Amino acid sequence: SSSPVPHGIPVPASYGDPQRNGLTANDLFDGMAEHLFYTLGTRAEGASVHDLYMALSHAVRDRLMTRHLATKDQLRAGSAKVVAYFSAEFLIGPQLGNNLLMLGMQAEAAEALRRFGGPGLDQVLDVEEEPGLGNGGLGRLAACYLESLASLEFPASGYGIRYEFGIFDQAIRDGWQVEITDKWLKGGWPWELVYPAQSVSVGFGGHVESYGDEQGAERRRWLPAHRALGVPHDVPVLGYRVNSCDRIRLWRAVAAESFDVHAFNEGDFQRAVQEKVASETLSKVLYPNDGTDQGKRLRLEQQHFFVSCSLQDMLRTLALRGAPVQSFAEHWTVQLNDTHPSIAVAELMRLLVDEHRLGWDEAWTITTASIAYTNHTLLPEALERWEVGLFGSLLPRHLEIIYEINARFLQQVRLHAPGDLDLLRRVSIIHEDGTKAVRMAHLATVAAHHVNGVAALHSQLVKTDLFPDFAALWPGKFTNVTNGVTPRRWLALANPPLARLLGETLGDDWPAHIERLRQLEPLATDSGFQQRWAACKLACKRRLAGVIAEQSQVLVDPTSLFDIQVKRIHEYKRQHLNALQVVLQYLRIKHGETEGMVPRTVIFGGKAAPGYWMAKLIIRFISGIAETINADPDNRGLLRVAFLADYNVKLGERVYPAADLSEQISTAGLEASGTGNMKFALNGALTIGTLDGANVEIRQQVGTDNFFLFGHTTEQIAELRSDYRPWEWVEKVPLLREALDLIERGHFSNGDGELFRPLVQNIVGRDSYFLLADLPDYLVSQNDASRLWADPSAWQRASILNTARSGYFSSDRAIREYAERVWGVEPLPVAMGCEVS
Ligand code: T68
Repeated sequence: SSSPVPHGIPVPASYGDPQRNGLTANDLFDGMAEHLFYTLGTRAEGASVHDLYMALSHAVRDRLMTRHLATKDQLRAGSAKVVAYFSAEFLIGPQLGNNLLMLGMQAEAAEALRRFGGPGLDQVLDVEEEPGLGNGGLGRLAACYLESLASLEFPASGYGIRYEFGIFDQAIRDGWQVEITDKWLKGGWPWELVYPAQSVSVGFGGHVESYGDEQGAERRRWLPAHRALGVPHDVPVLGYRVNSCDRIRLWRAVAAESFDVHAFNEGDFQRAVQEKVASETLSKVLYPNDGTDQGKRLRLEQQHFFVSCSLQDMLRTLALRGAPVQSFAEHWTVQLNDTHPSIAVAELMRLLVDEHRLGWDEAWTITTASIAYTNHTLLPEALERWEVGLFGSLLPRHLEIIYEINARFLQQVRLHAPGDLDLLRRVSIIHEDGTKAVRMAHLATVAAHHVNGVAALHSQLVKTDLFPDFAALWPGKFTNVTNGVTPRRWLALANPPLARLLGETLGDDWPAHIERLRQLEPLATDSGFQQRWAACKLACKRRLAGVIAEQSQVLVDPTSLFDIQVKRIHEYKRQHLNALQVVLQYLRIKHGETEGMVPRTVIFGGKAAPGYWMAKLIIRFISGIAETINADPDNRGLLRVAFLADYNVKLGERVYPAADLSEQISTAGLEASGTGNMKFALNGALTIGTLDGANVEIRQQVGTDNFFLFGHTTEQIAELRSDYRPWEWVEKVPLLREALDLIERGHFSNGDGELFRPLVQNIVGRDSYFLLADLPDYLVSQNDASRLWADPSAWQRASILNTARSGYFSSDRAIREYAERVWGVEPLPVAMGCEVS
């Protein structure tokens, strides 16, 4: 290999210059002109919007580079403990607008574009394809956390998979969801840096053998049947107005050898490329299931692939720091985002014991000191387990290691509770009834130094319902870190009118000091401020109304109450409860019972897992009621319904700021936390919700008067469950019988009397999610919301208080809690010899 360039070569002058730092509109214009010419090979004259987007993105990316490299140097050379956030999903959203915000260069970018004389900044931002490398809340949480880590100047790296195809794009045809392949890379994606020289090799399959090492000790070694290479693709994650620029390192799989030359020479071209195709399948596509475990071999392959790449990468960094492998836990702290990366427990043990020749006990001490686990679900169908047969054929050495971990763990349990065989059966990492399977949540829990849930209620239920035996064994291991969302993307970027008002009221640096929102409290009753507040909201609602009109030709009134439910479609989230409530309101209008009603626009958005038939039928149902209700002249503007297609981060940025009412109506005890609920409250929406997930804490924070509570509690649901006859609840709600009949007879399906029957029968017959038990109370709360809406000043007050009291739900607060209570890491400002803006 060629020798490296000696030190002392300066960075490009304009980027390192402490005075200018390359951040003026002039510099940006020059940078764009250069990139149009040299990077894109086009002339400024006649450049398309996409060309301008690419040129501006490259010019902005250049301006991250000094910070990114300075942060990396620190990672390579220093000795500070670094956070490794392991996640199979990172739903990072569009990058250009966010990076401009972080750099404080929005006005400069607009000015640079003006000088090209073409499209404006909004138009350019609009062409960005977002990388949909996640399903929903879990993936978006990982993105918020990396952003807060950088903004709070913690050294960190996200680790995940660079899926070639992310979550599908959703189209609605004839009311049904249609899935379209997500081709986020098709136009070229300028926000990643590829480091082929840092590729690592990962094994699969094969067998394990014993051998004697130099000291004559017996050791095990794994001889994989196949190998794939992981090539790191880094997405820089800049902190807000600081020098820290962390990264998310995403692994792309390529074949260890691009094709079989022997087969090629024999003329077997098919076989020659087979290995290549098989390897590259690893990072081809994101599994679009949230909340179910498919148990597919490829999924386990993906998990092992990115975890092994990441741990090897971390060990390499340790060597670069000149630190011994024994010090791993002082240099790295690993957070497992759900169980998807929990194979890390076995892989780290394998690397330490087999490759680095540490003893078992020493390796176990290191592993358990470095790994922590976040649980995101109590739903049994979402808890990962792998059949031992499948697991062993793919990862034979890991299975051995897991058996050894389990044997030692169960021995500990025997000492703790002699003779309690049932306890052993319950806590074992290997599920032994029927087909043997590895329970990944047990593996993660046994190894982790901390296990956390994602909201106070959820963390409680993790201890009492999900892992009571583990909680009794290790009471100190279990903790709570309530989720948070970044106020930069979800307020400063998404809500420009409100951001401006907050800047004037709280000072320009409020996004770095979200606790200042509290200062809004005394203004909540100030009528002048209320009017400005309402004007911001109206502007955002106009913008969303424009999106709806463009997408679905439905015209909505921006002065009506915007009542919004956006999230993955799932029975436990109960979009069909909301839809049922809409049908009842519609019937009231038809019967002339409009007393107390206010004009409402009910908006839904969200994707259904492609194999989740009932969720897809719920989408069809919402489309059906929207079509019928919007076309009915009896409405007199009191009710409109819209389904927003292809809900994603970009659309979310339009949706949250425009909401008056936030629907958080899951069956109590089933939503781990929710994070959309936080984005709504931060943007001044009032919540109508159950006592579930983080709703409980939102209600505590914003005040019970500023939250519309309804529904059975977790305990009440548990009681109901033993003897629930949903059909007996039907008569308790006026008009419900009529509504269900209309639905069944095809009133919302152009006379088709079959289409929605399974939905109605599901509700009246089983109602596993207790819609009918919660419906009466839900309707009362909806009326309360209408009544408050009819008093604009009272509504504005409550809205202002929601924002003022939502600072707690910042991901900065959550990251500080992880840093202090789980990771034991300190902020480490990055020195560059020049400051940002
Ligand atoms: C969500 N989980 C929780 N899972 O449902 C939500 N699952 O309450 C919580 O706020 C959020 O996590 C963040 O903590 C998910 O989003 C998935 O997306 C998922 C993906 C693959 C497999 C299983």
